[in-house]
Amino acid sequence: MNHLAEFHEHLKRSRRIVALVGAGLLALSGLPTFRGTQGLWKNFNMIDLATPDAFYIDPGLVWQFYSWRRINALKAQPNRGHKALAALSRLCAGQGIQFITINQNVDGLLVRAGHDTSTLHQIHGLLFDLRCTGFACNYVDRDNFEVPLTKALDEEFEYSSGHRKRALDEEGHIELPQFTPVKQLDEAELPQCPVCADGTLLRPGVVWFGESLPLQTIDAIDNFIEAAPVDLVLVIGTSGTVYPANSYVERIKQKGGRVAVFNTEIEDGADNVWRFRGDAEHWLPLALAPLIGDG
Ligand code: BJW
Repeated sequence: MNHLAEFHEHLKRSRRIVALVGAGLLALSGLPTFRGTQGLWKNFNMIDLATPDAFYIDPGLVWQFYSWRRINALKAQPNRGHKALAALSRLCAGQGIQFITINQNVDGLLVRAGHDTSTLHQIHGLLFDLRCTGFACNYVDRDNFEVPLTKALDEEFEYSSGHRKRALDEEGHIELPQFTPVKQLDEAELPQCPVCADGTLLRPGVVWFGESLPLQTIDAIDNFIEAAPVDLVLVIGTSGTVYPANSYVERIKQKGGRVAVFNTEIEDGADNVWRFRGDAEHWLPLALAPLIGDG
């Protein structure tokens, strides 16, 4: 039996399934990944901006970065990979197959693709939630899709319709994003908490390095994984470098679950893993077809 057919047989028998999703699923929606040359924003490395220290040192810079991300996410469309996974979530809900998606992406595209929200765990938060930075304030503004959030953030950020489509330079290297200067912004020009009267800043409702993940979400995932063995984990477009997201696959494997990886870059191995090398948007609809159909 070939690779895909063997995977299909296992998928059809699976009663408990987990999907772990990362930035690679966004690539064909034109949104950048974090690591590698596609992870640059202006002259900054994206992961250097995803920290509380970066916000503390220069909230104006970090807000411009997240404004750019919000604009790009709103312009992007869910791709066939998002739609296939969303269809799987709905099908599982209807057929009593236990299923969760652990989503590291913060763009909201899986919801827009129609994913069942009761089984979607946003472990790194969402771009469209805003939280107060005040120590004693619990203010959260959910699903805020306003653009721009303040007048100062009303910049026409350049929007790339897909990094892979970028031209090659004279030496044959992929051209990096334009290195344009970032504006210096005062705190008074940034989003502020409407509850705290003293101009306390709002921040993006995402989880930065060194911060705790939403505990209810982590508990729900732990409960799912510990309740009974998971038959199958789909590891989609993630470099697996960030804890705790990267720990779930090993935990599932240790309890006998099978692993299927969908990634453009996968190392060979002699283990029991199904490797679907290439665009997740291409492979996911094919791989999930026995359950979700070909449409
Ligand atoms: C394709 C494709 C195509 C491309 N098709 N595939 C030492 C010091 C300090 C901290 C630590 C430490 N050691 C460990 C830690 C913990 C730390 C951590 O893991 N650090 C590592 C870097 C070492 N983790 C944390 O701090 C976390 N908090 C924590 O652990 O608290 C303790 C706690 C745990 C549990 C409960 C309670 C408390 C928080 C981590 C937060 C991560 N935040 C970010 C930013 C989110 C906001 C934002 O989006 O701006 O999350 S960082 C960034 O990385 C983002 C992503 O979700 C995350 C993962 O990246 P992802 O998705 O894997 O993207 P890439 O770019 O890395 O990979 C893309 C992949 O796609 C590649 O493999 C490509 O090949 C592939 N690909 N095109 C298929 N078309």
